[in-house]
Amino acid sequence: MKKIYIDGAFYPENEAKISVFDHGLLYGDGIFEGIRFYNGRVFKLEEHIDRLYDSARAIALTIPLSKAAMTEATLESCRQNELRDGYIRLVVTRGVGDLGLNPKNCPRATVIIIAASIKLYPEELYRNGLSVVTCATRRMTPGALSPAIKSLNYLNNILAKIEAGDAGEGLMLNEQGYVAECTGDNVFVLKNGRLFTPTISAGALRGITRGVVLDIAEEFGMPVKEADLTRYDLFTADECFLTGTAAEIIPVVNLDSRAIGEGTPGPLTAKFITRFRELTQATGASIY
Ligand code: PXG
Repeated sequence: MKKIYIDGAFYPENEAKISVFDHGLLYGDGIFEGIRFYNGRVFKLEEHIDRLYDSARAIALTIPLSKAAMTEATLESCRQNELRDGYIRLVVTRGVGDLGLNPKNCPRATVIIIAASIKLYPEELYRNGLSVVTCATRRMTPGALSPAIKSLNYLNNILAKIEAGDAGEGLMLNEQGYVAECTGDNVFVLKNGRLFTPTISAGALRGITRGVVLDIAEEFGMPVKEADLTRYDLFTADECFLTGTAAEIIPVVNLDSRAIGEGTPGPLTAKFITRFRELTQATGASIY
């Protein structure tokens, strides 16, 4: 049975419960992180913790733990569950309040840490590549809710995911029609040996895996450009792939019924995947 951290204590999963008056549930008022650990090490833990605290600042939420204490609680969650490989979900909600949306009525944020596992796509899609369809649901605009905040408001992405259905992953555009990201992954294209990805201001989350891929490109000496991309840039790409903590790096071979490149995972994508796997196996904060 899993052991779940809630506000400083560990509970068996069937006893890990929060109040129905928690504003995370009532209003989606809160933030989260998805983190992976490999081979007894938490990959990019500091970056995830930093992004969590940035999300908190952006929604004026006080996390009742220091970054050091949150880091330790995260590592302890892995230990309590005796895991060496898996997935961690950190959730911080506005906490228990009343039936009114005013956050001032929530005296203390609720902190939840789940250490478990995640599998987003079947293994064959990593070998054969994923098909992507463009969703009619646009990525929300920064003026409404910044897509850079990893908030508990994922309806925008979930509605896009519903549209994508069984076809594969859903590509989301911003209000101007530029590519933002997929429903839970950042997008990259390779063209003539250069790597392109949408800018953060186009409506993409500042993905931790995105950052790792940009670092790998630098290591490879590959030119990189964060740019305004349209579907045309994906249709005409040599190669395309998605990145995310849960998805890792997954090749995309089709967009809206057009084959991308040769219609099979490309050689440069394979190089990124190989290097990414090396880094995930050999770096990160030690759990034990
Ligand atoms: N865009 C969005 C909207 C995301 O939610 C990413 C990009 C990739 O970011 P990272 O930092 O993970 O490289 C995400 C992250 C899930 C799940 O349950 C989704 C994410 C992370 C973990 C689990 O589908 N999305």
